[in-house]
Amino acid sequence: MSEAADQIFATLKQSSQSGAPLYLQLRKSIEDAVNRGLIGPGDALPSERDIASKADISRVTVRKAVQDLVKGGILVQRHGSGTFVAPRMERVEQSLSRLTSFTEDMARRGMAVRSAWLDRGLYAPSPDEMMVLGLSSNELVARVARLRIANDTPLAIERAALSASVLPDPAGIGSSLYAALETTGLRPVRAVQRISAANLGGDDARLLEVPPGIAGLHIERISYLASGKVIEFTRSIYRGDAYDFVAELRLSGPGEEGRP
Ligand code: 16G
Repeated sequence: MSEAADQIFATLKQSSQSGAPLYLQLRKSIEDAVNRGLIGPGDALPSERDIASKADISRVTVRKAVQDLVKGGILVQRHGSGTFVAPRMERVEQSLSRLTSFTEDMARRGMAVRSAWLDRGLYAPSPDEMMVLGLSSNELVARVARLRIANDTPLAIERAALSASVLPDPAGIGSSLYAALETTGLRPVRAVQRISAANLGGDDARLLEVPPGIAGLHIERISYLASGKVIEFTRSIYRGDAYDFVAELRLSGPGEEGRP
């Protein structure tokens, strides 16, 4: 059995006098071991059976403690490979004054970017898409939905919709939507972004590898060409524990009051 496990059980024995329910004692021991750095981000936790036999408690008790820590985001469970200490999140600070792409934002920070495709194709547009993109019911919408991953950590789910006349082959965009739009001279030059709080539903939480119900950010971006035509309508879910959006505010000059 690993050194880390021995350390967890050492703290468990020390605290076992406290009279608190066993699963709470075990939960605290594991939490302390993580906080003290005895087990670090990405380290595997010993199996439920190993913990139960070493600490002389039932597997049901171990499972309850572990489930609590998974819910709290301290541990993560990966099907088939076990339970691990959750990766420590480096918060990403994102300016709200520049119209950049995810690929550019992460590259600027020296992070390795990749995406997992969730959907790409041409569809009949939804009423929202028709309204925002100015499509009629006999036109098609191109949808590009991706899980955006930086340094192996999933940060956001982005679902972009564009007119099929702008993006006739959504599967052909490569790794960057904005780079693809740039090649056809259709990269947006202006965008309006609406950010609101959202608790992550089960499916989104699973993709983002966070406990369901945890805080996230719902972001809607509508981007425009210089002509004023809407080019992109993207709805995204960002991890609340990973992103800080930062806006610079200025006192408006004389005669500018109330200007957007
Ligand atoms: C950003 C945009 C998203 C855009 C994407 C293009 C936000 C909230 N969203 O993530 O609207 O589609 O960049 O990224 O900022 P790409 O060029 O790397 O595909």
